[in-house]
Amino acid sequence: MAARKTTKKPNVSAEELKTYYREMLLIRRFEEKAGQLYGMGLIGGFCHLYIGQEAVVVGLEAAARDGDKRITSYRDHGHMLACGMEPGGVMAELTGREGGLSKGKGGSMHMFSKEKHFYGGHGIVGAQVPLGAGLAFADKYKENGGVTFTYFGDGAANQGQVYETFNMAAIWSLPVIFVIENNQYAMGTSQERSTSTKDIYHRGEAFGIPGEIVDGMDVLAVKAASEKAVAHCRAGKGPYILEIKTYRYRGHSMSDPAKYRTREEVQKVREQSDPIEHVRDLLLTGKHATEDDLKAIDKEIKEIVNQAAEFSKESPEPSLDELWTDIYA
Ligand SMILES: Cc1ncc(C[n+]2csc(CCOP(=O)(O)OP(=O)(O)O)c2C)c(N)n1
Ligand SMILES: [Mg+2]
Repeated sequence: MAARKTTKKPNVSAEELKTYYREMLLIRRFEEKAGQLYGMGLIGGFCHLYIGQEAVVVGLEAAARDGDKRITSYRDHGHMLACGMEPGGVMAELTGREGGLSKGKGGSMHMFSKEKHFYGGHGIVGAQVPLGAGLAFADKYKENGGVTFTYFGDGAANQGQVYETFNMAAIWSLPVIFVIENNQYAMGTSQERSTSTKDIYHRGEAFGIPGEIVDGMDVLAVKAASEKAVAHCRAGKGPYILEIKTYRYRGHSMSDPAKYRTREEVQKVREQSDPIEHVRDLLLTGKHATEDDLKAIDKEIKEIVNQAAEFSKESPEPSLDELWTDIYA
C-alpha cells in the first residue's frame, strides 16, 4: 500500500489545507450519497464510486489553472466535483433527470462541461487516453499554454492505444500529463496478476517521457508532483507521467461482490492511510483548526450533498421529445 514517503512536502497554509479537506470531503460524502440513492433504486445502470481516491484529483487540480483540461474514465464523479461542476447537476444526471449535466440522458459515465473543460466520462477502458492527447494537441496548436490532465487506471495502462499515444505525445511534445490512478485493481484483477512489473510510471521511458511515483493518499504529495508536471508541460518540454498509488474502498462498481480481496485489506488501508483523515490530522496537530471548525465544514458539506440529492429527486425525468435531440443521425 501507499507509504507516505516519495515527494518532498511543500509548505502549506491553514486555508489551503482546509480547502483540500473540504474538497475531498465533498467527494466522499457525495459518493456515499450516490451509493445510498443507488441502493434505493433511484440511480440505475453503471455507477463507479471514487471513495478512497479523493486526494488524487484534489491534489492534481490544486496545480491547474483556468483553461486547463481534464478527461477521465467512468470513475468520474470526483473529477467533476474537483473541477467545480455543480453537485446538483452531477447527482441529477446519476438519477437520469432533466436537471442533470447531460439532461439526464448520459448517466454516471457520460457527463461533460465545456465551461469547466471537463471532457468526460468514458466507458471504454483507455479510450480517453488518445482523446486527452488530442486535447493537448489543440492547446499546443493554439499556443494558449494549456495543460491537459489525462487520467486512466492501472488496468487501462496495459492497453495498446496508451503506448501509441505516448509515442505521438512525445513526438509532438504535447502538454499532457498522463495520470495513472493505480488503485491496485482492474475490476477483480489485482495489479500483481495483470501487470508484469510492480510499477508503471517508467513505461514512458521507451518514448523519452519522464515519470514518477506519487503517494496518492497524501494530497500534498500529489499537489507537489502535479506542480512539477504542470511546470514541465507549460515549459514546452512535452508529456509527463504520474503514477499515483491509491486505493478504492468500494467495489469496482455497485454490482461488485468484491470476492477478490479481504475486508481486512480494505480496513487496513482505511485505518492507516485514509487521505481525508491525513489532512484532518495535519489540521488538528498543527493547530490550524479546532474540532469545532472541522465540524462546521462537515456540516456545510452535508448540506451541499443533501441539497444535490434533493434536486436529483425533484428534477423531472426528461421529456419524450428529448429522445431525438443531441444524437448523430
Ligand atoms: C475496452 C474495454 N475492455 C474492457 C472493459 C470492461 N472493463 C470496465 S472497467 C475495467 C477495468 C479497468 O480497470 P482500471 O483501468 O484499473 O480502472 P479502475 O476501474 O480501477 O478505476 C474493465 C476491464 C471496458 N469497459 N472496455
Ligand atoms: Mg484500477
